[in-house]
Amino acid sequence: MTNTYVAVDIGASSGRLMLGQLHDGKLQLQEMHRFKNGFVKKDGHDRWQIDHLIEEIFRGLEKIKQAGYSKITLGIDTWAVDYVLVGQDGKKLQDPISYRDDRTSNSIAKLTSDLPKDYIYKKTGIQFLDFNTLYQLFEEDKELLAQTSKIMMIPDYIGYVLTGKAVTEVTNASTTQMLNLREGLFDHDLLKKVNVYPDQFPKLVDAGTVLGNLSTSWYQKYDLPQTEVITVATHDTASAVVGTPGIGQHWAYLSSGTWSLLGSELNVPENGIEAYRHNYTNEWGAYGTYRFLKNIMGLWIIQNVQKELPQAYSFAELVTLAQKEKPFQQYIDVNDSRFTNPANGMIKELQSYCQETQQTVPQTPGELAMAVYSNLSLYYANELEILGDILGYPLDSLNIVGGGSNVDLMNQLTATLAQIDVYAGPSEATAIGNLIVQMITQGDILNVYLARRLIIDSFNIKKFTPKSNNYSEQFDQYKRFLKEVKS
Ligand code: LRH
Repeated sequence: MTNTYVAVDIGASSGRLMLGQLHDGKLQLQEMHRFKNGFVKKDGHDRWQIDHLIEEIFRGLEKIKQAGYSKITLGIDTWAVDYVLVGQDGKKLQDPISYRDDRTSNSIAKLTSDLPKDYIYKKTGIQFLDFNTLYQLFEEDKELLAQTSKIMMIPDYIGYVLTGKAVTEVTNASTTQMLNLREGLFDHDLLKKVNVYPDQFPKLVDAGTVLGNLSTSWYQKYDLPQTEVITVATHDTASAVVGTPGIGQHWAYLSSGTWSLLGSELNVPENGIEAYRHNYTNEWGAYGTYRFLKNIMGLWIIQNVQKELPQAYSFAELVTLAQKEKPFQQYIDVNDSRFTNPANGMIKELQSYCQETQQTVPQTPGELAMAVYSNLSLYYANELEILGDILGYPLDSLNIVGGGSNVDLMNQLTATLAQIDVYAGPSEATAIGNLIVQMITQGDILNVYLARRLIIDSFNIKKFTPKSNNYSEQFDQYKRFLKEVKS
């Protein structure tokens, strides 16, 4: 009998329970449950509704039981950097604050006024994003922090609620910007800086560690399959990289969801001066790898445009409308922090940006969508060049995974702009990576290399080859534009 694996994969805008099994040398997936996620304003901050997310996990598990699966293993991955403060009584002290809350908008400058940035980068190899856990803890309510028995990252907290066992899994912990690259442990200087004691974090574990069985009390409340929880690569991006087919010799990846994470898998971290200058990160990957990557604003922009449009359009409809427009009618630095959580909405922010930079202002849904898609593609192509420059060798393919891999328009534009082969899919790479780490832990797959072969055999991966470069002029203009606005 084949084993049954379930991935709980929760991103900033949605969550899902995906069931995976090996059949005839292929990985078969079934989506068992899907739900929305998002933050809400409560007590002055944008907060995640963590109890609701856990409730949805149980709802999904009940569906799985009803579908006839009585015994499963389960892995949990979510977005990074956010955490739950847990008190002496083992209960959360408050709903976790979202990384998009504006409490940290000035924190990098404050914290680094007496702790130099390059010193922090040398220690951690992690990019400077104002929402890193380091800065969130710096801004944390000091009284709450003093009452905190344990600080748990979001997926670790969910695992703890499910099993009663608390750990800190390293792929996600690395995004705190508080792990010391050389020592492989939390850095005491950095912890001290934010008034946190090392033992406030549960013990560090690697991806692929068994956490434990679901607490018996949950079986009294819900009709659940017999469940063992495995700590997978709990950072969704780390799972996505495991779930990337890795086609090409020097392949790059783009995990394209709410965020676009573009980078390369390394065996040794790259935290030299060029990586620092370009704010590249060395997040820890599964099995001793490093995710050398750049955060790009991603589909968040189009997700917000879609929400704000007076008429309801699906993403597929927006792509169809975009395709009727010409690309590159305006250049936008999609990574400008003004697009992180714009107070007056995304459409207004995009339009003001174009007005301020004296460019064509996108108005219709199609124009707005094309402005976003073509500028994301420009940004990706530019970063691929930078990535190759830092690493010292050109990348020869880009593997795009996640929901964004379904957008053929962007896949083709990126292939042509970067003059590189693009392989698109699978769109469920994160859940797949989550399942793969479980399967390796249980001995059903030997290693990640073979897992990637399995992905190529099991899923439809589309290839986009570069068209003759009729966009090279626009690409050059864009690069000049970026230099100007960033200076
Ligand atoms: C993507 C992601 C990304 C982080 C951000 C907070 O979901 O985990 O890797 O930088 O969310």
